[in-house]
Amino acid sequence: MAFLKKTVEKIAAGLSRTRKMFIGSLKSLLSGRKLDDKLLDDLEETLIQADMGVASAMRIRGDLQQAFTDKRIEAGDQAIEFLKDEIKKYWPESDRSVHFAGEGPTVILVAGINGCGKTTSVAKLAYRFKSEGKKVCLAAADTFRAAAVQQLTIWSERIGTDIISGSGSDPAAVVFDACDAAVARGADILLVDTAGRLHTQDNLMRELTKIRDVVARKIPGAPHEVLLVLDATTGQNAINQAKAFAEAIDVTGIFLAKLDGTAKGGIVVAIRNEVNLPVKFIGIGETYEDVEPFDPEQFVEALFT
Ligand SMILES: Nc1nc2c(ncn2[C@@H]2O[C@H](COP(=O)(O)OP(=O)(O)OP(=O)(O)O)[C@@H](O)[C@H]2O)c(=O)[nH]1
Ligand SMILES: [Mg+2]
Repeated sequence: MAFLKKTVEKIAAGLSRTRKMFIGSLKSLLSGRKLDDKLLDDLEETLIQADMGVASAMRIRGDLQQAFTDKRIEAGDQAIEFLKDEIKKYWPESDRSVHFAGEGPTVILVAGINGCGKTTSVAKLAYRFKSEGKKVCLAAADTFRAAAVQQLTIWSERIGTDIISGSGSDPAAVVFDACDAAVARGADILLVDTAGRLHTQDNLMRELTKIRDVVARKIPGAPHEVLLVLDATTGQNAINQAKAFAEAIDVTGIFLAKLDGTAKGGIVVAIRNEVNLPVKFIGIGETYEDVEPFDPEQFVEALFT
């Protein structure tokens, strides 16, 4: 329980911007007011501003209106508790756990647009898995910039993991070697960092498909996870990115980075309602410790704390 409380506090700190903007305006909006159409309009607007998306905002508005009609709630002040319960219900028992290989290394491919937080997120996952006693290998498959390999190398040194990087410019070749190395060294986890690419750049998206195929040929059942990193500060565009990446590489889950950097944490709700992919991890800071598995209960508690 103490652990849970600490986690909520940590997430709450990461969500402080969202909370200030979202809960702050909700409270001033709702307190002392009658739940009428005007208030519901204002509420819907606030939810949209927090990046929950139009569809989610309308759904919540409808649910609130129904609760009011049914006399389950009467005044604005009761709406926050209602919202909390309602939003928690958005994530039933969907699968948010990491799929590990039965035998041999678990390969986790990490992709996303430029600067979304991929390399930092790879470091965070590496640290997390290492803390669980797993042997972790990193593959520096961002061959686009020399600095990218250097950046990942620095993380590997800080965390204390192996890293495989190539000399050429072909990311598929690096991944090919990294798979061999991971098997030879008896690694439990191989985390593949890739170059940033726009979801609209067809040739680069095909390159990603190729990387995925190389992994699949080298290690049966791999990649076990394909994580798309989304930058929480990019707002609704994240939804378009998720759709395009999902099509190219069968994304299995989302790593939502930079939740601490946005006042619009409602994007988590928009992703839930508009993209059929589980958010598996959230990034809430720039160090390798600033990562948590996404837990809706904790998330909503932290949002409304
Ligand atoms: N506040 C905050 N910053 C983050 C988080 N994750 C990453 N960043 C920052 O975002 C910036 C970009 O992070 P990178 O990990 O280099 O992003 P990338 O996707 O690998 O970038 P490219 O390889 O250039 O496409 C860095 O300044 C990171 O410190 C996060 O969860 N919170
Ligand atoms: Mg990078």
